Amino acid sequence: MRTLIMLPTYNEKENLEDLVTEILAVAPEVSILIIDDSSPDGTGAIALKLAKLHEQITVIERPPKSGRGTASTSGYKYAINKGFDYYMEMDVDHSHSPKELPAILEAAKNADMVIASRFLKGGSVEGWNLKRRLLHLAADIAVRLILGTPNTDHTNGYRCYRVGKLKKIDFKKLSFDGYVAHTLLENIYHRAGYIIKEVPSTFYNRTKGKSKMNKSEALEGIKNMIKFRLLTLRHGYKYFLQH
Ligand SMILES: Nc1nc2c(ncn2[C@@H]2O[C@H](COP(=O)(O)OP(=O)(O)OP(=O)(O)O)[C@@H](O)[C@H]2O)c(=O)[nH]1
Ligand SMILES: [Mg+2]
Repeated sequence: MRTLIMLPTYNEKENLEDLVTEILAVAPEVSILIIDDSSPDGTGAIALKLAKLHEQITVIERPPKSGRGTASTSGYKYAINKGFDYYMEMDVDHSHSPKELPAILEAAKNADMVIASRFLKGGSVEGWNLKRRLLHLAADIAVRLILGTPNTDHTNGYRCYRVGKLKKIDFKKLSFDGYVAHTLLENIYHRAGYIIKEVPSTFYNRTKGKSKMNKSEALEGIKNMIKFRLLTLRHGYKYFLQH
């Protein structure tokens, strides 16, 4: 079984190399795709250096800050075109621990999507301040009210997908940008009856580098959720599947 881990980067020079080392220590067999959006801090050069050192690492350089959502879409397409069996994503700021990779990959054997959940029994969040907690609460309420997806964590970017099911999605239509993209994809999986599993996960707030999440990202996310919901009400979720 071939697994690709996509690492989205925008200004992660303090974090990228350590994270890659940790991933390869836990799961030396995986391939890694780094999608860097011309980070002004030089993360791209570190990514290229890592790709020279490890043959299983590939780098895609895109124009500045092209968006977290479209990084995922580029990653899905790469995994499909290269014939991977599983596609994973994790944040590069050490919020997601590579030690959880084996449990996620094990769960993926019997699932179409695995979400590392901070809110399932056994999961937790370390180091969020009140503002970050409120931002998350608002996002969670919006997902429940607008989309109605029943799992416990809708926003964590630590996920694994069976590539065979990703192929069924029409990403020309599901081309929403920003952090909300994987929350919308999860809703299609739910409506289509694809198997979503969650495993408990501990989330560590970033200690190095700056967060790219802000109020305007969050508002954009809610706007896109409404747009998406209206489209599914009008055309059904199958609108977003390949025909
Ligand atoms: N390629 C790419 N990566 C991005 C972009 N925006 C964010 N990222 C990466 O996506 C991951 C998550 O971004 P964060 O800034 O940590 O967002 P967050 O985890 O929601 O926010 P915090 O909890 O405050 O860290 C990190 O690896 C970022 O470097 C983007 O526009 N392009
Ligand atoms: Mg983060």
